[in-house]
Amino acid sequence: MRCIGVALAAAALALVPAASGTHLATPESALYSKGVVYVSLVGAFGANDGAIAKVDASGAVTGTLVQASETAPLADPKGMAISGSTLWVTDVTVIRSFDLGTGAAGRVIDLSASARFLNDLAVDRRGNLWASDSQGNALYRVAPGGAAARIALPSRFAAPNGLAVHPMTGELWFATAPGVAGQAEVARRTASGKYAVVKTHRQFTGLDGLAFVGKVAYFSDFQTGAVWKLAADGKLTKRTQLAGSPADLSYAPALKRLLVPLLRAGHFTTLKP
Ligand SMILES: [Ca+2]
Ligand SMILES: [Ca+2]
Repeated sequence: MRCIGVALAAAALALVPAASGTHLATPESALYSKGVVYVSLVGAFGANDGAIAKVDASGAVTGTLVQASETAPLADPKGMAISGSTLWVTDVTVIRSFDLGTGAAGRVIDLSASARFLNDLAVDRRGNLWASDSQGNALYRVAPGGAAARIALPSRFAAPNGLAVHPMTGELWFATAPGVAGQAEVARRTASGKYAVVKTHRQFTGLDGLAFVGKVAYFSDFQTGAVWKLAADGKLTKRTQLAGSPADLSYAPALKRLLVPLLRAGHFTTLKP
């Protein structure tokens, strides 16, 4: 049995990139849970053609958890977060929930009165959902009961994108993507609601996904293709350079790999942290 376990583990590690054999329609985010990689597919921007694909640990697309329809809208799903048996997904100006087992649609957190371009999503230790609004330059905090608060960011933190909760401090970290006109940064929001720059660099242009592996942060640059590694002591190294616009990466502890969706390439790849 031990040999089989080792063989399966090796296959899982080697074959996930084989998802490139199947075209995924504009994958923004990939998130692993209990043997399944969930991939949010934007499809065409602005069209009600979004989906959440299911990919197994060997890289094969095994099915579709959610597919947009007239009665079950899902326009441009992006950031995802899992809480219990619920998958939460941002969708332009709303946040939708789906049952991880059945794909059945659940709650809709409607932020359309003020939100413009919801991007990433994270859950903090208290069960609050946090969403970034890249065009509204704000964060949204949604309490477990559904009450939502818009939190405007200081002006230097333009275009918030990737979100992740620090595993030790519980602070919300975020990556910004102002593009060539501004300075992209990784920043954090303290427990008292203050903001601090964690790291900036002249080569940061459009930071997107942000994930922790222990105390080490990894983040992608959608514009340049770089995936950066930021050690706990502040040392920054470029982990790799990818074609196809790496978007909302995440870490799958069971696979010991970062999952990196390549939005413009139509697949995702994996990286050893
Ligand atoms: Ca779409
Ligand atoms: Ca993103």
